[in-house]
Amino acid sequence: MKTKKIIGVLVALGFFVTVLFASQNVIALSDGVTLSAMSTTDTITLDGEKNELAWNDAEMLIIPSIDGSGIDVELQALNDGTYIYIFASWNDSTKDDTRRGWSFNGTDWSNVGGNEDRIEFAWSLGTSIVCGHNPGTADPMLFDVWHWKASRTGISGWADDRYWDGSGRHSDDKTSGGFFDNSVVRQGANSSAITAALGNSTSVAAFSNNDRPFWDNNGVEITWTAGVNATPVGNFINGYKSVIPVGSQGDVPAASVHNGTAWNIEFKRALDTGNDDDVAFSDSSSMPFYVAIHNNSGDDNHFRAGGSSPTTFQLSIESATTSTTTTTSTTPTAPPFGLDQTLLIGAAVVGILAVFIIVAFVRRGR
Ligand SMILES: [Ca+2]
Ligand SMILES: [Ca+2]
Ligand SMILES: [Ca+2]
Ligand SMILES: [Ca+2]
Repeated sequence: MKTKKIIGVLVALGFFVTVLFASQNVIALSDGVTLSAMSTTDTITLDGEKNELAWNDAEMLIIPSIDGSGIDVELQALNDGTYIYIFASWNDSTKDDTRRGWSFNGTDWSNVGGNEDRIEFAWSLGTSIVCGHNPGTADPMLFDVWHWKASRTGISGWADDRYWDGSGRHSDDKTSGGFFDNSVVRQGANSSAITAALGNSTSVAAFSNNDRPFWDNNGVEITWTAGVNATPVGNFINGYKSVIPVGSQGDVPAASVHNGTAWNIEFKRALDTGNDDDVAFSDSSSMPFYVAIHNNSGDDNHFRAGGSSPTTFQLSIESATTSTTTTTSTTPTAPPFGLDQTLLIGAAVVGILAVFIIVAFVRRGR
């Protein structure tokens, strides 16, 4: 009988502990339309990880794809009164971030070709927005666009900040930085530089196996002699030199992690950049937007995440004065299982229940 009682107590405790941990980090879902940028005082570290406790309190908007791929995009947002932070996550089993990179097999250089994974946000600069809008048409709609590209911008921690209008797609203003084709054919400023890199070849196609990288992965120009590099430059060189732009094009730093099954990306931008090629997010405002993701592909072959009804999602910025957050931690990282107030309250409840159960069993056993 005694063993049965002990087993009973353990089973009861196990049940409550299971319920406790199952209830941890359960993130509330939004209404399916609204992405609420909850007000927070937490310090958000841009690292592609949701270690900040505030993310546990931010509602999640799940946007289903409209192409039948079944790939959903999960979005959460926060604001600290100065910046907006957006966390995007979607399943993608292939990490494609080596677009047009250069591979050395110990003897020869070759170009790996390929494309790259991407995600883009389009924020309405006008009064209306339609998913699938085609920039460059007579349609006068204006969009502020954040275009994260795993190879061209992701490897150096930023999203390409752009705008679309009736005349097409444009990069925001900048004074320096950006991404540049890492190709001797494209960057060779004079024929002697090209000859040194490519030997006697006179008509080499950019990014072909006979072309060569212009910069190493530190952005330093490589010295070539008849196609052979004078100093070691590693066995893989990125297909692009990527430097976060100075100016409006560089307003959106973004940190990414590919965990083997999904991309996780943390974006940051000033609520108001002061630039006329960007939307300004303000307290208690609502901003129409849509999202698209691309799996190792470009404009003509990508998933559009944004269910057919509705086609427009709304970003809502929560004012600090209406904040309902209960997270008070300023610790940038959370311990395993999220040791926050919920856990402490839950542990206290379990403890009290456990005492009652044990007392009840002991009394019955007498
Ligand atoms: Ca983070
Ligand atoms: Ca991929
Ligand atoms: Ca912009
Ligand atoms: Ca900008």
